[in-house]
Amino acid sequence: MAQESQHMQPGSAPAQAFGFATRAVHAGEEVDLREGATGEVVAAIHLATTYARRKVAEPGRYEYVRLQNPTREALELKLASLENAQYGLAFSSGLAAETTLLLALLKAGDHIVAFDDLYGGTRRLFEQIFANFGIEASYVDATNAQLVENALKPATKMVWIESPTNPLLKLADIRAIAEITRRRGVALVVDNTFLSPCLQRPLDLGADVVVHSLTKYLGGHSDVLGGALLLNDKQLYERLQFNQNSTGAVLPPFDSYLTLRGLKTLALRMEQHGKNALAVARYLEKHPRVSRVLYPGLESHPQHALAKAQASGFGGVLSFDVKGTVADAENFLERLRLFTLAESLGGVESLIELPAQMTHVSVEKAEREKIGITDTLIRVSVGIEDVSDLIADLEQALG
Ligand code: P1T
Repeated sequence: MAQESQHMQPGSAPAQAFGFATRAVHAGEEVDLREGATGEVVAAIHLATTYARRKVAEPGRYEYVRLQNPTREALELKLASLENAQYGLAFSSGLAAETTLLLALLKAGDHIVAFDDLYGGTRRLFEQIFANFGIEASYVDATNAQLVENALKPATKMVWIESPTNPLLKLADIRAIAEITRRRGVALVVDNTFLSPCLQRPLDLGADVVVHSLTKYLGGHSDVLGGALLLNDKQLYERLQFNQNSTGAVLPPFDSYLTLRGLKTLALRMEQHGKNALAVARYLEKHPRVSRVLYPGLESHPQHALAKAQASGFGGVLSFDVKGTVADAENFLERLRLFTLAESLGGVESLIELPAQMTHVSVEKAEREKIGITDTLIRVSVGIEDVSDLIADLEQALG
């Protein structure tokens, strides 16, 4: 492991030598059997907000919870290990992580090139918050790396992509874009929320910073709001740490614990999400009421080969269009019994939503139409239930 762990057992093998599922269970929580240590097998929840010092000029290892917290540190070590990163920071939400990163890397006059399909809240952050501070974003179809390069301006400091994107499941060739950004001296940020480090590790493909909404697969149980940044650049890490402490968006200890707990089953969950999503996608593709299905695991997905080349699985999210009107789509959603009509994704339970009226309502209609988010597009986060039950529910609601 790159960072020294508080919980590292003396003489134990470096955690990075272990496989992904092993690190998901143990990294950041190695049992400490040293004299005086408890030997506990699970990271403790440390709730103290402040720490005593013996002398004014001699703070201890911990000072104040916004700056350091042992439970959050255990999570940051686990996350860094899973993304093959040197450094990790955990935030109070995905958007808090994004905000802290943008504030650290950009100033007035700077420019961002972003994928035209992104989580609606990320676009809103660029358009309705950072635009007010003189930071401009332009949007390109990053399925074509050349379009990303063409959009770079002298003021461009950052390229921001999701792959697969939310909600259209488009892919960016991360290696190809990283080659461009490295050559042009621009930071490449990859939001890896949809696949999680279990299936895709953007830093290994050349990205500079990975962003996560921990609220999704990493927490995994729809009971934690959190975010993370993972990276290898020490200077940037120190700046982010300073900015996080100065602006305050840290992940609380209890939420850090819940995320640590969720992460232990990440490999198992992603396997089941992927199997179920592929079966649901194949079912929908054959249904006469469905006009298109977007899922990178389908042979019909235009970037299926890229999906196989840069990730080890396709994830649990898919989107599809039902034939007919918006009212038909709404009726279908409201007839479902097992799928829950709700925003968010990545939890063990199946969720379903209408992006145009829910997660992407903040993206203007003209822009939604331009990129392909139709009013009848339905996004599904396929859970880990019995897939026969999921398909039966879709069947009865499609009618
Ligand atoms: O909700 P929060 O933890 O702040 O994360 C924001 C975020 C960032 N990146 C991606 C790819 C996301 O999907 C999200 C949040 N998305 C939803 C709530 C949603 O239903 O799509």
